[in-house]
Amino acid sequence: AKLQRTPFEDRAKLCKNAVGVALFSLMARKKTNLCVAADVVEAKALLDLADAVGPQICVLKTHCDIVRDWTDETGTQLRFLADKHDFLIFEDRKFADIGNTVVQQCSGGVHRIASWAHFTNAHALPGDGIVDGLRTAAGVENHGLLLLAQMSSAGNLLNKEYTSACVEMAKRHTDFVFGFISQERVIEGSEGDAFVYMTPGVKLSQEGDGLGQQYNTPTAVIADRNSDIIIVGRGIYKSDNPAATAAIYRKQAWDALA
Ligand code: BMP
Repeated sequence: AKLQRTPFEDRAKLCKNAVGVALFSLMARKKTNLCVAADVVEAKALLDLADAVGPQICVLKTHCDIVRDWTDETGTQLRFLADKHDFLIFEDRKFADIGNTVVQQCSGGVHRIASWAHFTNAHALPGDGIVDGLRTAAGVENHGLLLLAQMSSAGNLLNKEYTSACVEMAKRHTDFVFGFISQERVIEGSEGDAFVYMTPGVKLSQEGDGLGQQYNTPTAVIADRNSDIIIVGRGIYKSDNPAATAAIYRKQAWDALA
């Protein structure tokens, strides 16, 4: 039987974090559940890619620490493009330290992540202090956090018990934590409708990369695993025409919701 999905506009009303509300609303308005992982290593290439795929996406995912010439201006320009094309910026920093350290890592350093990213993510491993630290760094109003509940890579240590503990942590912090990086929807029912599920490891051709990455198709992730958003990196930015390829992934992922 086909899954009965709650429309994104209704899920916006259930979510308690402002960024989560903005994300659900934007997905409903723009009709896209595609996130591009912009894993390119020069600032100009990052901005060009963001401008090219911007019309197709709900979220641009960054790894600012792989960009060799990152400056404050890169963050400013990304925010300009986010406004221009109506998408949110997700810095995939995967924080994993104690609260006091992540405050500095998120707000300071070379990257000043909290000044340009709409949301970021963290491993639950250190305990609730990591969420409290990132909430302090970000300010409650304009930021949000995802927890890594599952990973796509072969042999990862995030087992069922760990995933459940992440879910419980998220439920303790619904003002700030609005979703998960996961391989499937990890909270069923209306309680789960308040959170967003973003899934990496998505490619139309499914052979791995020789370094442990495991791929599924957009349709499998959205229709079979009931996730909300596909995250696609190399499948798009390494293609000959990233804008056109993004449009193909976008259509497959959106059609899989129906
Ligand atoms: P690609 O589609 O090129 O394999 O890229 C996947 C992206 O998602 C990378 O930026 C990677 O860091 C990220 N990612 C992942 O692949 N698996 C996870 O479990 C969590 C991730 O953030």
